[in-house]
Amino acid sequence: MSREMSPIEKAKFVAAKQATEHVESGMKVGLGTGSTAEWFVQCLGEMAREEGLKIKGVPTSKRTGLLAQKVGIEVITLEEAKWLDVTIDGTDEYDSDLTLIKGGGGAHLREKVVATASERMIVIADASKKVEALGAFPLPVEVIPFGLPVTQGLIEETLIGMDVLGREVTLRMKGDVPFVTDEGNFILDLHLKRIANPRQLSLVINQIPGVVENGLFIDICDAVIVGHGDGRVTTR
Ligand code: ABF
Repeated sequence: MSREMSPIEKAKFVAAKQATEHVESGMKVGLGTGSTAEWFVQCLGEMAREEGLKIKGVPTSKRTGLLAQKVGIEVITLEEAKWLDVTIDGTDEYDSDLTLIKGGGGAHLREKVVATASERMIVIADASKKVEALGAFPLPVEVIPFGLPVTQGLIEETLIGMDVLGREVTLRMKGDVPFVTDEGNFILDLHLKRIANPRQLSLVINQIPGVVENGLFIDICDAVIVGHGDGRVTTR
């Protein structure tokens, strides 16, 4: 990790490194998804090799699971863990209430389940993720493939009555095919620009048949560790 890092990479790294302060041997730890969370997993691997850290990790995606195994962290299932001491994960946006938009990496369903099954959930992020109001980042919504056009239409109809600035809904693609989540579902991205009432929106969206889970994390995050390009770290 000694190579010259760009300011954004350094910000992610220092936040991830600081988060390891919350981890000790014997813990069951939720391992997040995304580039910042991957730095955290790398740091844990280094601690396992150099300090004998012994934790059990529950990954929030297949990708994170493979990385954890590669760096020498014991990986268990959430079923085996039952409850976690702490989950460390990234985010796409966070506001002053520590409400999050997650799912840019397509993993928000498992991330939300793992975070909710944890004593504490700590987000690691570069400073660009802080927003005054959520919504500039498109809100990911995981939906089942069955009846996708109907589900999309119901979401679009529901948005008409919601206090948001944008209402475009797009199917997330990977190249020229739909992106498929670890659960075999699709993702619709809601380009809302500004969400006035995240709590209400989350409840309404999740009631729509065919919707599995949305990327709003409300009353889940306990703290945000913010990394800065000059190497500083602040905690919210
Ligand atoms: C993951 O972290 C996703 O929910 C979110 O999209 C991503 C943020 O990615 P990065 O850390 O690469 O900015 O938890």
